[in-house]
This record gives sequence, C-alpha cells and structure tokens, in this order.
Amino acid sequence: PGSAGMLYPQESSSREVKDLSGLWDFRADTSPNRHQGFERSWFKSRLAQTGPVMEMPVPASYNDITQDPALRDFVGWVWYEREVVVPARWVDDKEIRVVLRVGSAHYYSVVWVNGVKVTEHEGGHLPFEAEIGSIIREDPNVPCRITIAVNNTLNLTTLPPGTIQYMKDRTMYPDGFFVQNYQFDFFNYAGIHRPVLLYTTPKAYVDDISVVTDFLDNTGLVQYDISVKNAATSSLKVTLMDKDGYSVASSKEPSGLLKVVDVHLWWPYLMDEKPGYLYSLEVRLVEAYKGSAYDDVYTLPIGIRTVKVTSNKFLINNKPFYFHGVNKHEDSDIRGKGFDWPLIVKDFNLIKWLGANSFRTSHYPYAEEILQMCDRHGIVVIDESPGVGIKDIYGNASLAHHLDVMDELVRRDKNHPSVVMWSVANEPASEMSPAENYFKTVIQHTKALDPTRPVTFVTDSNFERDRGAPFVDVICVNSYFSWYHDPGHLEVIPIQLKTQFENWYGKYKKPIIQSEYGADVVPGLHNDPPVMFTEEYQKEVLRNYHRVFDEKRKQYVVGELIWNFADFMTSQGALRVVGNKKGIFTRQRQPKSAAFVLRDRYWRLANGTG
Ligand code: BDP
Repeated sequence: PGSAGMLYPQESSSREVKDLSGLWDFRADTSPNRHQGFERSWFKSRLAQTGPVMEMPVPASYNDITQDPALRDFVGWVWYEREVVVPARWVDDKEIRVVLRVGSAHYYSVVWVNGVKVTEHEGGHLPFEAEIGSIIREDPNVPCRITIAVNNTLNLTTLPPGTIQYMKDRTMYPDGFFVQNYQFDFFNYAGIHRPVLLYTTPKAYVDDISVVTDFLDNTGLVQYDISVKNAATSSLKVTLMDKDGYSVASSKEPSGLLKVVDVHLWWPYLMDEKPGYLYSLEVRLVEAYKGSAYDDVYTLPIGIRTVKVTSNKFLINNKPFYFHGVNKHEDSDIRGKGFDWPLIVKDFNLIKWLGANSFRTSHYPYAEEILQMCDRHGIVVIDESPGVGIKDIYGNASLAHHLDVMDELVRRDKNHPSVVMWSVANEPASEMSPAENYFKTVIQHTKALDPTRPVTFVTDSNFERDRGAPFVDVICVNSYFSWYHDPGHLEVIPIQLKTQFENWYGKYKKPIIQSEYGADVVPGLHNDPPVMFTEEYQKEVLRNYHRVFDEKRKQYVVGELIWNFADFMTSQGALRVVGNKKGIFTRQRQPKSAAFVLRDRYWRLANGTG
C-alpha cells in the first residue's frame, strides 16, 4: 500500500464524489486459456466492439444475476466497462485531483482508463484507487472509459487461499475440466462488490489522519496525526467539534493532543443513553496566497474511548464489556456479496431487535459504510482479515501477502471507535509447527501497526496443540458440540464446553470469547424431542451453551457470538442444503424460533437481569 492514506471519500466544500453505481457492460472471458481479453487488449476499445456484452449491476456479485450456470460458477477473468461523462471543470482546472476508487472487487483487479492501465490490486475486500486526472485531460472531448478486469481465482498465495484442480481423466471428465477448491465455508462470490467512485480533492490535500483516544477523569484526549500531500506553503486548521457542531478544541499543528473537557465518551449500544457518541475532527488545509476556495476540508468522525484487556476481562472505557452478539456475512439473495443499503439497514435493525451489542466481520473486512454505522450506533466490532481457510502454512509468499493485507486493513479501519480488536485469521491450521512463526509474525506486525487494539485469531484447534494462542490477547474459540461430533447428543454440550473453557483458561490465563457455536436448521422443520436440522434442536443447542456461558462469564468468558446471524450461500456439498443454515434468521432475514431465545437472553444480559 505504500505511504498513501485511504480516507473514506467524502463530499466537502473542497471535494466532490461521483458514484458510478449502476449498469456496466460485462463479459466473462470464456476462451480456453481464459486470457483472450489480455491477448486482444479488450481495454483498448469499447468492450462491445470486441464481443457480446451484457448489462451487469455494480455493485453486485455477478454469480446469481443470470440464468447461466457457467457464469454462476465461472472461474477466471470477467470484464466490466463503463463510460462516464466527467464535469468539464474537473478537466479544465488542473488544480483538481481526480481519483478513481473501487470499494472492493473480488479477487484480483486490473483497471484501465481510456485504455491506459492505472492500477492493479490483489484482494477482494479492501479498497484501491488511482489518480486519473492526467488521463482524462489528454483529450477533453472523449468520455472517460473505465475498464475493470476482475479474476476470482484463488491459489496458495491468495488470502483466502484455494487451489485449482485439473481433472485429466478423459473417461471421467470433459476436455479442460477443472474445479476451484477452497476450504472455507461460504460461496466464493465475485465481481465488483462495492461502489466505484470518482472523487476530487484539491491538488494540495489531506492524505491521511490517524487518531488515538484516551481520557483522564472528565477530560477526553485525542492524539491525532495528519499527513498532507503536494502542500507547498500550507498551514492547517484543526477543529474538534461536538455532536451539535460546537468547537471543543483546536490546533494548527499537523500532530498533537486535543483535550476535551466534560467529554462524552463513545459507549457501546445498551451501555449508555447516547451510545455511539461521535465528535468531528475537521481538518482544513489552507494553501497560502490561493484563497479559501483552494482549502482542502476533510471531516473525520471520531469516538473517544479506550480498550484494554486483562487476564479475565475485556474493558471498554475501563468497564467490563461482555460481547453478546453475532457473526455475520456479507451475503444475500441475487446480489451475493454486493453492497446493498436496504440489506445493511435491515441487518442493523435486526441486531438491535436482538439486543446484540457486537459482531465479528467473519471472515473478511466488511464495507466501510457498515463500520461507520457501527460507530454511530455503538455496535462493537471484531474486525477480521480474509485469513480464512488457511489449512496449511503455505510459506513466505503467503505470509508476506498476509502482512500486506493487515497493512491495508489497519490503514482503512484504524479510526473506527467501533473496532475494538483485530482478528488476523479464522480456524487456520494452527497446530502445525510453522504456524508458530507465522502467527507470531502476523500478530506482532498488526500490533506494530496499531499498538492500541488487542489482536486475536479464531481457533478451533486443540488447546494443547495450538501454536498461535501464545501471541493473542484474547482467546477466541469455535466449537460445534453435538453437531460435527456426537450428533444428536445435546447432553454432551455442558461437559464438553466446560472442559473447553477450563483447558484454555488453565493454560493461558487470558479472557475467552466463544467466537462461534450453533446448529443448522431448515426453517420450518420441527421435531420434539429435538433432532438435528429442526428448530427445536437449534434452540436446545443454544440453551445448553448458554447455561455454561452463564457460569463462566462470572470468571473469564467475555463474550458469545452465535454462528450465524443469517443463513448464507456456500459451495455445493453433501453437508450443505442450499447453503449454510445455521442462521437464527433465514437468508431473507426472517426469524427462526432460536432468534427469540437469543433475543430474550441478550436483552436480559443488557439489562443486567440475566
Ligand atoms: C466454522 C467456520 C464457519 C463455518 C462454520 C460451520 O468458521 O465459517 O460456516 O464452522 O461449519 O468452522 O457452520
């Protein structure tokens, strides 16, 4: 990622944003070697001139949009293109920086503007951008043509990893047959998943802002650091404003400490009457001799709070915080992993209905807009990297890429008060001997990037054999008692869960979060006494876990996150009935019976009556 910042694009008196969501031209490269687009330079002219195109919505996964099974399961390069009319003043005024930004595209992307390559990016869940001003100024009379080629292939050095398997037996498989294998449990949706934007800044601009917050008695402390680019004779005006827009502190320095008297701390949902209280840090870059029209203005929402971990507590603002929440996915009908406001707002309403105070971004970074909502609503987040399905420790190239991904993730999300912990991976092969160095390195790297937040990874391995746990701040454990083993035997849950907690705590003396537990339900299936896949069985699994949580949360268990908030799509397999059905809501966000069990519990926990 280099030294550049990745501030969320924002409109201000100095910045404009043009959202390119809508219909783009689209074609999958189905040529035998999947490489015709590059060989024939499809980026050089309109995509429609080099072959047939279809209309494809952006943002969305392309997989479920058509009736074509080959496109649903396509592996390789797909091509998107759109022409944009750029406001003349962006072209005329050379003092304006024009940036093209892709919120995310899965997995590998190459971007051209008017046939000129402007950037490429590896990784499906984080933003990337390129300055395109000089290209659109070359010929002001041609519309700006944006071409994005996206490849969803996963291999041993991608994150998440995967393998391509060729089936060469011609008596069994057709010519050229291959499959994409991966060892994570969600469908490898692909395409341009988050909005593509054009945005402007003045030539001299605010490139990045970092804040670290603290408080002493009634005084809030905001340590900030601003980096600017192309600024010649500039000065800064930094103003911290409260929710009502009143200035509470100010400075002219690029970095410093702002003090807020009678601070209103950022509190999680249900811990305060005004959860998610946000101040605004307005940064104004003033270029001398140019007039205020050339100031760059960027306003960062900030929440003042602290996070600390002791041997048996997770503290927010020095008060014990108990995670009663969910694991999620970015997943829904038709749009797959595509960004969708109605879905996002519905999910927040369901989270609040449940009385949940937190979620984990299983198993990859979610859209920034979701984290911004968490900031505003006080929903606490464990921010997870795409390090899922690492079922072997694949070597130095994988490790190096994992470190890069952590750089990009921390750069993007460092200022969100809702983010209280980083998770570097989910259920890796942490019992292998190279895992020790691997997780030590990734976790130390993440701590160096951000010394203020605890770091974890989520384990499902045995407490004696796991080699990553010595490096984490909080032990996060997944277990599926009476599901993947002892199927049907609900009565084993209490004893196995107690043993699980006592083993981990006994060995490490660190707080523990039950980061996954649950059971599949085909909604509407009933049986009493409970049997697997019925609504009754899911409820009983939950109740059995809850009894043990209640005993252990008095000691060192600091959280419980249900697997999963909602049903979601997976690759096809004998264990999955049109996807994973462990949701307490269906994929369409309607409650199964267990949602009511959880709702009762979470509200009791929130009210301190549990
Ligand atoms: C865990 C994984 C999660 C799966 C879940 C399950 O972390 O991604 O979906 O189990 O099997 O192993 O339902």
